[in-house]
Amino acid sequence: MRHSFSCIDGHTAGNPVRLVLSGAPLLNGASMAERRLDFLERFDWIRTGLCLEPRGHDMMSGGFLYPPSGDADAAILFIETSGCLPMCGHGTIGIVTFALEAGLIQPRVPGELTIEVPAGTIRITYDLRDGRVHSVRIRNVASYVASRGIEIDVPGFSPLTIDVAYGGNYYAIIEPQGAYTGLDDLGTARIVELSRAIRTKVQEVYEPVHPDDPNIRGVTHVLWADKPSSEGADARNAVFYGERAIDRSPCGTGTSARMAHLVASGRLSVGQRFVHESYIGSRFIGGVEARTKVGDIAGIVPTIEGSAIATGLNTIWIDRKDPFWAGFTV
Ligand code: PYC
Repeated sequence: MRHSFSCIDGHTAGNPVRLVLSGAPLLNGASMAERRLDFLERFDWIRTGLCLEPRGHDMMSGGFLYPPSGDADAAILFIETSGCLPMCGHGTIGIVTFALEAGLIQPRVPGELTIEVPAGTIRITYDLRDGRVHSVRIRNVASYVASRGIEIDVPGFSPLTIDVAYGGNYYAIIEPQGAYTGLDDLGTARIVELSRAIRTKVQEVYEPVHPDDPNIRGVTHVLWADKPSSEGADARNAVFYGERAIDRSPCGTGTSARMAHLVASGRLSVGQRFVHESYIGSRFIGGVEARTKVGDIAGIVPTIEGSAIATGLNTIWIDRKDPFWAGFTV
């Protein structure tokens, strides 16, 4: 049996976004949070088939548009090599851009959208001129620092002190210290190898659980913080996800987590801009709109702004006769 998925492929600040236009399964659940769990239980082969090799690659991510469960304009289910994220910033920027350019979402108020994602409701403002979306700004879910000063020992590297912050996913944040003197001193292969080891170590000693949704839990991403590499930027990062991916974009949820982290330590304030560079030098403009609470923990309302480019249409077949129909990892 051959399943067919038509997609708009593209990228946000260099990181892939695959908006799947057809083939979305009907999902059970009263909210996108519940539908995400249903998708993972019954249809995860669609994610692995579309994101892993041979139809995808280490960085592949994207999503489906769904009707919202409440009053939002649309809902998104994210797919990615590591699973279905509660929230994805670069994915949202890409999906909103491609959907608006293709006329798939009809905003009730021009320039504004409300989108339901598994992690909550996000608000979008965008700049659409001459049929092209030039920028998308996300008012993201509330972000906060979940834990500080976790000490882990990384054999062959050094002991590290790590903080964990949430921006739609949980991030282990590593600031320069000891053997970590900056991204360029480490290099890509070492960042990937160390990130995997660090994530495992952190997961062994600490599991954050979201105060409002116990299904959002555990450190899934690692954010290496560094100084900026070009004029006008405030900082640079490398965000590790999946098994081998370094985000090519500055990572929307990672930027949100990092801004919560900086605010909590008095290094960023409400109303301030935070220009974040990715590993490849692309940029998001972050902002701190307000202080808020997550459960009873102090947090922030972050914003992230960026742009995306569609690179083409793609019809992908998942054929049960293919020995690699559900994708593979090596
Ligand atoms: O932009 O939030 C993001 C993201 C998560 C994983 C990769 N990118």
